[in-house]
Amino acid sequence: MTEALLAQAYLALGGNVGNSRAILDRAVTLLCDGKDVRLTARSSEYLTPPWGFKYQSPFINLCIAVETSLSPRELLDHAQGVELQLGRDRAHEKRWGPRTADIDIIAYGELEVTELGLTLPHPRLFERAFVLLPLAEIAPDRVIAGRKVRDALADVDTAGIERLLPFPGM
Ligand code: A4P
Ligand code: MG
Repeated sequence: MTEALLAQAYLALGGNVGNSRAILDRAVTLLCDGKDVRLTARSSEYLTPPWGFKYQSPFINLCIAVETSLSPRELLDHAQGVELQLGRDRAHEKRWGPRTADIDIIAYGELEVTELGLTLPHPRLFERAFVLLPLAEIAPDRVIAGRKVRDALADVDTAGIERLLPFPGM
């Protein structure tokens, strides 16, 4: 990677089908290949009540910070490739319903993008305690779309969210 071309991005990961902690751990490993995407910070994992569609199992959520030489679109393609590898089946999903691994790009540098299939920063970030809580752990002072992450967190309901202890050895 050429240092000068690196961008900093934040990604949110979630899942509620299968062994979500193991699946998301694998997702981080596959995402951060150390070549085009380098992991710089990783939050704890959180057990979170389902948002959007309530009648489903709780989710595991976490956020990571990366440095990447990929463009936003390449990073999205890479993330969707990892989702597929981990068994995500978009054809049979309901919106905001159960999924093995969902990877959203929350922010990419200071870029603002509104394209078909890619919006940055993520448009629903400020509604989602399951993203803001892990994000505030690794980037409390980061300003996204004009708001500091820790201030945005103070404005959402975090009831029912539980921070999980790391597995031994992680
Ligand atoms: N897309 C556009 N912008 C982005 C971006 N910044 N990052 C497009 C990632 N994808 C982006 O995504 C649909 C399309 O959004 C993608 O094809 C991509 O081109 P999707 O993953 O199928 O998501 P969705 O269901 O349409 O909507 P959304 O708002 O991304 O929802 P989620 O996060 O995927 O919803 N409750 C808890 N507690 N924890 C969760 O993790 N997740 C969901 C799933 C619902 N409830 C949850 C959780
Ligand atoms: Mg998504």
